[in-house]
Amino acid sequence: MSKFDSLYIAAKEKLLAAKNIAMVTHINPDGDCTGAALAVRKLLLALGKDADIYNEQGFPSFMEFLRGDAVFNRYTQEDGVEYDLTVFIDCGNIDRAGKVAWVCEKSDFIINIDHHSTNPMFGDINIVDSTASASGLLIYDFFKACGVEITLEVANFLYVAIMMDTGNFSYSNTDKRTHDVAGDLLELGVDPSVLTQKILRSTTYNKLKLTAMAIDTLHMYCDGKIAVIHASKAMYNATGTDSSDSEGFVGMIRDIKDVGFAVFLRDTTDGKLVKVSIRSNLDVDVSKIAAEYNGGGHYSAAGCSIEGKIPDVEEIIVKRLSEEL
Ligand SMILES: [Mn+2]
Repeated sequence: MSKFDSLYIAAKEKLLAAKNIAMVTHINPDGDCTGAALAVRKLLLALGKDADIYNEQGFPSFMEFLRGDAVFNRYTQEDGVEYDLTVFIDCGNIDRAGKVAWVCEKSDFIINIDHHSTNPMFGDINIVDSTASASGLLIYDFFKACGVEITLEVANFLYVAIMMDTGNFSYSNTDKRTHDVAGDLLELGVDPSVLTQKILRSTTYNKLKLTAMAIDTLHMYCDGKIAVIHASKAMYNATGTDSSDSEGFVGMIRDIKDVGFAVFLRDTTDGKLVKVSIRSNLDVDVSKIAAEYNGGGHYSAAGCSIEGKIPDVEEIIVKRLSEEL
């Protein structure tokens, strides 16, 4: 039983009554939003429904082995497309959908399933639980509330969702509920060593080159309490990589001894817009700081985008974080 059971049932009724359903996941798709969306698609199929799934970047390559026949559309708006229901998954706000946020305007009803504390409850049904370590946990509850069997395939989707949002069960959001659900998924046949190997212990030569270049940009501020690295468009180009290859970079510098705040800056626009990822080892709610720049996230992990060039954005964010030390 989940405290959201009545909302899950209401969501299920709406889905059953809907003709055209869309599903949206966030920009720079991670394991959580993608695994959760793959699972919800299977839930819909079990209910005799289907959905058009949208993501600005399409399906993330690191999860290709789990994709099956799911299609993630990158389309910008098409004429005549209307949905009577859209399910937003793992999106702390509508803008997190990026270029596919238009789906929202073409939709009569929104179901918002998320676990970000800064979520403004933009849906008609809001299943937002900031105590959940991953959206994948909420989808697990969704299956249970609907009485739909969790197959091994779905269990793998949900395990990856949870594994990726908890840093392989190591971040401070990892709690009993996380392990309880993971335990159930193992009982269904999930093999953690295989999933860890395929997702976390796999890299490419190009990504390693990008990693080396990014580490080379490390700047330490405030007596080593703030660590910053970046990746520029030139660096992505030189190594034949894209921004998905720098997922998790901020974690490398978060692990430096005595670091309170770790910041990763990425610019794929050549000097127009910098995406800022912040991780905190301190008792400071960085989602609130990110929200000051129209971003959001979680207590210890948040992000935002700031217009400008990397050195300018670096100065802005370091100055702001230094006020919290
Ligand atoms: Mn998430």
